[in-house]
Amino acid sequence: MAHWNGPFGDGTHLARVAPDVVLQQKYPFTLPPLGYANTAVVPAADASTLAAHHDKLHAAHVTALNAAMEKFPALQEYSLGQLLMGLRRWPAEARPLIREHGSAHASHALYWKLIAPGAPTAATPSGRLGGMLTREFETLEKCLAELKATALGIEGNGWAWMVKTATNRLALRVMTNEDSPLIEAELPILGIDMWEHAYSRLYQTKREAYVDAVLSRINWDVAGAQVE
Ligand code: MN3
Repeated sequence: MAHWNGPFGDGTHLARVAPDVVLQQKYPFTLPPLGYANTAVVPAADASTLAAHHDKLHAAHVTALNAAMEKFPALQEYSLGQLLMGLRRWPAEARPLIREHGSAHASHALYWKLIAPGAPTAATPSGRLGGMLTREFETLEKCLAELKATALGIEGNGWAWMVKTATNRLALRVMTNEDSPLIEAELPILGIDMWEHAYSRLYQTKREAYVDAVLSRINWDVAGAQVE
């Protein structure tokens, strides 16, 4: 992956995707287990939300992505990261399938890790991400406030993302539907799923309470690993 030449330049700023092992997956793609108890990430998600969102919905995207790859055997040699970063290269009929199901697979896999139970030391970003965050937002509080506003500003289905841009800066993005930042050649660091299925079981229409819950649970070691 590190030396893969994508259609967006040499991909140098995307080279460090190693911590995100799901991006290394190739066909046949598999659903990573949550790796924690289904009650371990309350209030971001409870057992019934995880059963629907991870066990059924995320699994369905993996199944659909595999079905798409069966139709395009020439694409089976590429990793998930390559499929998303190279989206503009693929046959027109394959593109929307990779865009939706490949993005959803990658994004959800990271999301489950971002809300994963973390060490007590992971309450704030440290290392490289900590420095980038200070440079861009001054404080964690300001960063989280902007990220929250970005999430709440989403109309319809989409995700709020903190990404690393091509110039190695942090930026906040709204990605519609399931679109991964990788299709825009930006590295996903922290994503909040703002589809209704992510919050309605716990919060009905109280999106702000859901965003607060997710942000209160972010495992900064996972987010930080995306840029180390
Ligand atoms: Mn979702």
